Amino acid sequence: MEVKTSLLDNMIGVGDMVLLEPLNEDSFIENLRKRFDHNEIYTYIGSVVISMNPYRSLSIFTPEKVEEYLPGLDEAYRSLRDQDKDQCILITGESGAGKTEASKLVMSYVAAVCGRGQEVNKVKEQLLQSNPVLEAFGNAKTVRNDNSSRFGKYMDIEFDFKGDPLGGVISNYLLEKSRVCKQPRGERNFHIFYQLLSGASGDTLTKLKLDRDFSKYNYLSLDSATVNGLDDAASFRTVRNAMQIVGFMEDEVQLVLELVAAVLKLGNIEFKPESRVNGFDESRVKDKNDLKEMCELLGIEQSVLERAFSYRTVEAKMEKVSTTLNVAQAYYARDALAKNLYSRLFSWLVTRINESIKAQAKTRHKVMGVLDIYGFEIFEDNSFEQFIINYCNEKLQQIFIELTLREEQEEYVREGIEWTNIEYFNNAIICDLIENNQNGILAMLDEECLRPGTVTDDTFLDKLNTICAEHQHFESRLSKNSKFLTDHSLPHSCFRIQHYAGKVLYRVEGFVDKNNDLLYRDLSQAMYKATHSLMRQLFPEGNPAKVNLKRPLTAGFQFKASVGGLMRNLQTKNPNYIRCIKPNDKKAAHIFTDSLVCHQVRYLGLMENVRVRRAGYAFRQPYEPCLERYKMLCKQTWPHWRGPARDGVEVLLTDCSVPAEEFAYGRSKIFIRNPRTLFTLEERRRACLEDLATLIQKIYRGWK
Ligand code: AOV
Ligand code: MG
Repeated sequence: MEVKTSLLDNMIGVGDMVLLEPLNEDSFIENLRKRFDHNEIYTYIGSVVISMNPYRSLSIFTPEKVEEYLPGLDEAYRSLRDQDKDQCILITGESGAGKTEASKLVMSYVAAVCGRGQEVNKVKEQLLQSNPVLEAFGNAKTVRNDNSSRFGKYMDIEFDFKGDPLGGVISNYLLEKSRVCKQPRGERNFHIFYQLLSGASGDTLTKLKLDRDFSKYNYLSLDSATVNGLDDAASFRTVRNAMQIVGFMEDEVQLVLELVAAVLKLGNIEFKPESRVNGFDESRVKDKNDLKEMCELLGIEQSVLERAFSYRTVEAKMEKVSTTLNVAQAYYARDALAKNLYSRLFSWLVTRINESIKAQAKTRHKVMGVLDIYGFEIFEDNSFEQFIINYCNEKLQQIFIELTLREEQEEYVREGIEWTNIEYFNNAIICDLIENNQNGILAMLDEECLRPGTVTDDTFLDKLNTICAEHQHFESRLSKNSKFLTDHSLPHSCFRIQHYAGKVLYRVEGFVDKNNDLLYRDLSQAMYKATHSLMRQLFPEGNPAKVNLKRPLTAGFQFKASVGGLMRNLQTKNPNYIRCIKPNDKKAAHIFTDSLVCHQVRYLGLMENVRVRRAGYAFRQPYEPCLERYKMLCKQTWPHWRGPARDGVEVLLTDCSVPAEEFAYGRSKIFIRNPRTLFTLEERRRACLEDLATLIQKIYRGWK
């Protein structure tokens, strides 16, 4: 038997890295490669799943088979059902590593294993079909990934006592809205624009005043308008169908598409200068046709919007002053409007989907959270968006480190279990560098954005550099530990951060502006006045009755707060990890680039993970509840154990013939090495309960 396994291991590698002999980086990577070559894309580190992106569809992806290939998921689901513990699945990895595909697999798995019946099936179908809708509006082709998520997504799936899904709640995190107006070379705008133009019927397009030709629209980049392997027209039908299943009414779909069309029209509005006597150039709309059509789509009075592109009202000390916009300012206002229109539409979609998928019954028992965010990314040009995305990834890595490396090891020490400390890199210092309330980069950006006087991206950069040089304690974080890298090779107007996953050079251009996220009040008021029925919800601040002179919160501040909330939420749940790895950067099947995989294995801390895991225990529980739950399995502990719970647990486990090397006694908890041991106990308990029920029934009948 043993010989057979090792022969097989030689060919396709071992399924659980914990069993790998000898264990070193080379053998670890070799093992991943062997498995990848044999289409075995999942490998375990205990219950942590490593998933290699195969870049082609493998026949294993039928939901029924998922269980077989993803036992980690099975474990999470069982714990949720049997152990009464909320679970979360944290999917991490860099851009293109396969997170979104994995998250959909998790959902298919849930759909496959839990109950049937009309109501349950409807819930499942709606949960699954929320994906194509959100992907159409929130994903885009980037140079790293043809279907890159440009927003963060967290979904709670709610279950009843039987373990059947009741519904779900989705939270979305900061959409990369700058993409609406401009896309880097080789990238596209959000999928929905291309899908609509390619897939809608001629009739629909006429109603939306659109032309099928991408090249007619300023906001659509042309150098990569079509993507190999993506059929935009077919996707449009999928999205329409999905919207229907999720519960969108026909007229709601129409409202959504009108907004998409309005964004395209908005992008085509151009401006020209008109000289005035006093020498200032005032902006005027060049060709009014697009303006007119956009206003028709949204039900806006054309003159109101036109005026908002030439003048802006500044409110100061109870006084309203009208100032003129020059051409550059008019373009700025136009783009700000487009970005806000689109990103608010996106948030509205999430809210609307939530209305449909929220659990109807109030018998919620447990939840399983699935987190799929935008992966760590380094582009040629990195701006505020990459900074935010990479910060989010740092936070997730931090959870992994805190829970699987730090907390785990500390608990062994606390519980007095023999332990040899395993070293690892803790990225807490990078998180602090970004989010520290006093002098983290985000706080300084906010401070700069709020400062009176002339604020530019360069004054913000100066501030970072000055603080870095002046403040002693700041310096210890920023310079001595060298996560904020300043050296003479830095190009102009840039700063560089040593992230957990690599060095990234950020260009400060646009930081202040994107953080301020300013929309002139004249524009929000114009939108609020529109007759299109979504506009009031999307632009509540445009309500003229609302006089709010307070500055809106900055984008960075809001993001930090929402990510903080997410992290606190995740920490209340039992985490399960899927660590996605990208085998090559060509988006190609069959290619396994050692150096690239090695880099990811290192920064993900996977070697440290195996080492902690090898020495550690998968499951732990305080003695009392453990005894309470399983005492019926042993004559000596049933119905009551008199004496310390710890001794009771010992008697119980010995009686159940659990091998001694399978557990260790901590000060307050029992530690069990393999989760399978626990499942065996659970199954015996269930059988016991059934016997008991039968017995009670017999007695009851006897009485009658
Ligand atoms: P990501 O979510 O991790 O990147 P995706 O899940 O979108 O990455 O995967 C990128 C592409 O790789 C997909 O579009 C598929 O073509 C392929 N792929 C990934 N996983 C699988 C799989 N299990 N089987 C087959 N093909 C797969 V990003 O959202 O950019 O961070 O931001
Ligand atoms: Mg993704």
